[in-house]
Amino acid sequence: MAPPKLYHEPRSGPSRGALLAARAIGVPIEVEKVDLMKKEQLKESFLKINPQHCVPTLDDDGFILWESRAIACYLADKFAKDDQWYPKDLQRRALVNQRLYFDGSNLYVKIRAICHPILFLGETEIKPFLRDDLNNTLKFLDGFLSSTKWVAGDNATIADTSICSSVSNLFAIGWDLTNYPNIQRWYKNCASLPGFDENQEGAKQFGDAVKKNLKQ
Ligand SMILES: N[C@@H](CCC(=O)N[C@@H](CS)C(=O)NCC(=O)O)C(=O)O
Repeated sequence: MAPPKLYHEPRSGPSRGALLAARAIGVPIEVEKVDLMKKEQLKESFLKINPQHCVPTLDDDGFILWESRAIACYLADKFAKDDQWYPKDLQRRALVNQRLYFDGSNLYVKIRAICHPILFLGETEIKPFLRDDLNNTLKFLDGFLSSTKWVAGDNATIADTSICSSVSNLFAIGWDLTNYPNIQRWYKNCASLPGFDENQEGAKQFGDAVKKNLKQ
C-alpha cells in the first residue's frame, strides 16, 4: 500500500507538528508541499481534498484528515510499533490529550494571535497584552515540565512533537524564554527527536518572515 501523503507547508507550526509526529513514530510518509504564500491551498484540486483549505492535511489511501493533533493521534494509533508516542493506558493517554489540547487551544493560539497580524495584516509591533497572555501560558508549560522530563511524563510522546513545533516558532522569532528554565531544558532534549532538524529549518523560515516585518 502507498505511504500516507501529508500536504505540508514548512513555515506552518501545525504542519510541522504533524510531520514531526510522523518522523518520531517512523511512518514512511510522502510530503507534498502547499505554498501558503502563493495561496496554493485555495487551488480547486486542494479544495476538493480539504474544503477548509488548511495544512496539514493527511491523505491515507483516500481517508482524508486535517487538524495536526488529530493527524498525530491517527498516525500513532495506526503505524507506531509500540505505544510510547500515544499510550494506550487510559490515564497516560488522557494526559497526552490534555497537553495536546493545551497546545491547540491555548499555546499555539496565542502564538498565532501575535504572529498572524505581523505576517499578513501589516502589524509591526507586539501588543503588550498579547505578550503578557503568551508569557502567562508559557508559565503553565514551564510548570508542567518542572517534575517530568517530557511534557506528559518521562518519555517523549506526540504531545512533545506538537508542543515542540509551537515552541520552535518562539525560539525562531527570538522570544525571551529566560524566565522558563524547564522549557529551555526540555527544548534541548527535543533535539533528540527524529525530524527535529527538519522542523528547525521550517521554523527558521517562519521566524525570519516574522522578524522582517517587526519594527526594530
Ligand atoms: N488547528 C489547525 C490549524 C491549521 C492552520 O491554521 N493552518 C494554517 C497554517 S498555520 C493554514 O493552513 N492556513 C491557510 C488557510 O487557512 O487558508 C491544526 O492544528 O492543524
